[in-house]
Amino acid sequence: MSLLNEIEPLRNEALHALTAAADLAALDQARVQFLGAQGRVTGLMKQLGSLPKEERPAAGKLINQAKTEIEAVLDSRKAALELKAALPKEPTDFTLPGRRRSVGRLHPLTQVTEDIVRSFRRLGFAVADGPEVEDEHHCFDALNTPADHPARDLQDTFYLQTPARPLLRTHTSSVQIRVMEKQKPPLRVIIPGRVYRRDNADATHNPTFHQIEGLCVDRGVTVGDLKGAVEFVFKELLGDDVKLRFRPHYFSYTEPSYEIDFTNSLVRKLGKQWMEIAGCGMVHPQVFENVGYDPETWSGWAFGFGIERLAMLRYGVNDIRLFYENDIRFLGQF
Ligand code: 2NL
Repeated sequence: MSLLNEIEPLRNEALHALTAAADLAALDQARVQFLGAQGRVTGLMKQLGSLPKEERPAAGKLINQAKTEIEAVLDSRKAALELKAALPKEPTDFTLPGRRRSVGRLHPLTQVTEDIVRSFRRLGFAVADGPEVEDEHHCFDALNTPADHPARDLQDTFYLQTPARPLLRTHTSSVQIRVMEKQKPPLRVIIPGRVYRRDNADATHNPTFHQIEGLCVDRGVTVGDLKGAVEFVFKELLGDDVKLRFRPHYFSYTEPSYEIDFTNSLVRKLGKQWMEIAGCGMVHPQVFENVGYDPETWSGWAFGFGIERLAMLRYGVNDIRLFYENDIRFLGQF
């Protein structure tokens, strides 16, 4: 049989083998068989030399056409088999429910803090922060706390056992002192943060808790401004039916000083008339002297309250220690 007559049957055979290949391995076998270096199409090419010279161009052209065709079928068959290999073996049931990812959320204390911060921001307050390891100057002296005040006692305050006698801040007022030392009045800042006191942990106490304190200094600031601002923020936090009561009190850093009680339907449901929620007052002239503000020019109000206490009221939590245990069953509820 002449070479020319072999081309067409070999082409048909090759196309059939490629189309019949059931997987990529079978397809590659067919490729080697026909197009490989020792393959049968290549073999035809090698035989061209045995043809009479004038028949070679036409025969060569025919073999090349067949080869091109075989290569095209190989490529498309390969793409189809690769796609088939990538598909799942089992059919997919699109009616099955999706897998839910559990999404993290903010700690309840962070949520309460962010709400308080948002309210004060609306009144033009900026947020500041400062060190938790403090010195007696910023934590007590500058705040007009007498040298023999019980709050400074080893029983109440954590001191570090180093010569400079640093301590863990017992309130964030120390940061307000730092802000005033650095910044000229007028100013409005709030400081949320962690504070430390030597208490044994029980349902309502923990040696570390969180506080938010605020300070507003300007010319001609009055107790009326203090009441207005505090009322605005607590109405935002606890609802419009909240009522506040300012009871005279004593703090070394404010004069006059007040404790703030509040009441609403929730408090009355707990069988109480009023609940203490915060302390506040007009900044003591001595505190202004201590940071280099002229008390004849500047006046201001300050307040402070515990974040845990507010969070416990808001969410009905009856044990402060739950906030620190990081039990997902508790945290997942907020
Ligand atoms: C509370 C409530 C309070 C302040 C904190 C303050 C800060 C500066 C000057 C004046 Cl720098 N006052 N903070 C004022 C009143 C109350 O905290 O129950 N404290 C024991």
